[in-house]
Amino acid sequence: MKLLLKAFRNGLGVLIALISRLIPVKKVKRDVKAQEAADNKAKNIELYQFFACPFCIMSRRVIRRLNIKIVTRDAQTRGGIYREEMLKEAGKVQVPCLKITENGKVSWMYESAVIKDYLEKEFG
Ligand SMILES: N[C@@H](CCC(=O)N[C@@H](CS)C(=O)NCC(=O)O)C(=O)O
Repeated sequence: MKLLLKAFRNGLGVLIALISRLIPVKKVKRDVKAQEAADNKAKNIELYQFFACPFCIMSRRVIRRLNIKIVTRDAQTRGGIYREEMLKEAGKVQVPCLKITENGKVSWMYESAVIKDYLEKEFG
């Protein structure tokens, strides 16, 4: 029963993720120089996530709206390198989580609302 519920939740999440991809977002517009600067800054950020997690879907929509490219890392696969890294370096597996590398220093940011505020402040 528990397994069935988990499969249902995951299936629903996948469906929501796919529908979310189809729903357009109003993207932030920048001139070429500003876009280049935003793209360079975004290179320092990685999104640790599960594909079908609703909080991750929301974070990915924020990223799309802000018109930046942020690498996504699969933190769901048990034993996977990114899940293990997150557990070891950040302390727990909870997604979405941003890994931010600044001047060689790494910091981790949990909570979709905090991530949204941070990204909007940096790229909005
Ligand atoms: N309040 C958090 C909730 C995040 C959350 O519940 N994430 C779930 C996935 S949907 C999670 O990380 N679960 C850990 C696990 O399944 O190992 C947020 O808004 O980011």
